[in-house]
Amino acid sequence: MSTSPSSSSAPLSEDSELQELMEQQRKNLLSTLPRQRWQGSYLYKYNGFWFSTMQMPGLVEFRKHFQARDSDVLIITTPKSGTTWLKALAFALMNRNICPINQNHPLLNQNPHTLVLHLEYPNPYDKQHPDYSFQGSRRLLGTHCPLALLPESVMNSGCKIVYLSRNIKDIFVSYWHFTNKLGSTETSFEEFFDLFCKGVSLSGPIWDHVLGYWKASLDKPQKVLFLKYEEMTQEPAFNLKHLAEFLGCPISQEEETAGVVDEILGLCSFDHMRNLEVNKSGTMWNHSNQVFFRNGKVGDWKNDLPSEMAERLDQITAQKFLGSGLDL
Ligand code: PAP
Repeated sequence: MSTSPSSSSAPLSEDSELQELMEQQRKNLLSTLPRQRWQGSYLYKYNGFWFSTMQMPGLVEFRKHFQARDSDVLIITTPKSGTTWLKALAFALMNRNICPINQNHPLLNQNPHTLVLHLEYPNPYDKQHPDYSFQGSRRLLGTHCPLALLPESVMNSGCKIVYLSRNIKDIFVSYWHFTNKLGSTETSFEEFFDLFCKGVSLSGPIWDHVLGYWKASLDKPQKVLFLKYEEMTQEPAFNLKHLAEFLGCPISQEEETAGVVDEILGLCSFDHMRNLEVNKSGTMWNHSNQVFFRNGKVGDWKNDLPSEMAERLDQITAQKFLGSGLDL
């Protein structure tokens, strides 16, 4: 340890010592957790849920240091259920007065994940802990954190949660393609499916993740809005207006007549976003932004999932959701 904090080189040395210490703490924690080989690395079982090597340090920091504010909005999802889309919609909606939908809109040259930060992905080794004080008066943030692992301040404050769910078979297929695009060829389709069914997937078991927020949305409908990807696709205008009301920034009749709803939906539509230069050539979290846009179709699982696998997933889903009133 440094004994001369006043010397000019001290801050650098302390910084690297701190990083070493955090790295050691991370290794110590990881070495105590059950793990499963995944995509050339591991998924770790932490408090009943599975997280990647990349997620773990940020997740631990988030749970320790994040203080929710009453005005915060959290976009919460399991991976591949439409996070990118919901981040874009919420960003455009909440900022429509300061960022009108025109050729200068931030979503035209930045990926939604750049504009709406993911709470467990800032690099916690950059400094003592991630800076969760960023952004303006109303923070819009994203996470894949399960309800049971959220920092206490989230449920105890007035902050709002918007949860987006999706058909489990479509999530699985999207997740498989995503993993392949990231370059993993280690696990076969069958093995990947088997692990998914056992709950071993990013932020899984997916059923526990979804059920946690589903129940919270029934208990506290003013706090947790539970959306479905399929319903958003079928009735986008209705759902956007509903989201605006939930967030306390309703779309007025005047705005609707002026075309605000259509403008936001058009800006955030799959085809529009996928074809933006930033989403064709930009990068995020060490991979291309292209990986967030595949085909955005409902029911696409039919093209990849043999019927017996589809039936197995349906059975698990039916059993897990039994009596909850939830159908995905
Ligand atoms: P992430 O968890 O890695 O951020 P996420 O955005 O949740 O991924 O999910 C990606 C899925 O949303 C992809 O689905 P697919 O594989 O079945 O095609 C992606 O195509 C879809 N998606 C991305 N952007 C949009 C959008 N603007 N509208 C509708 N769907 C979208």
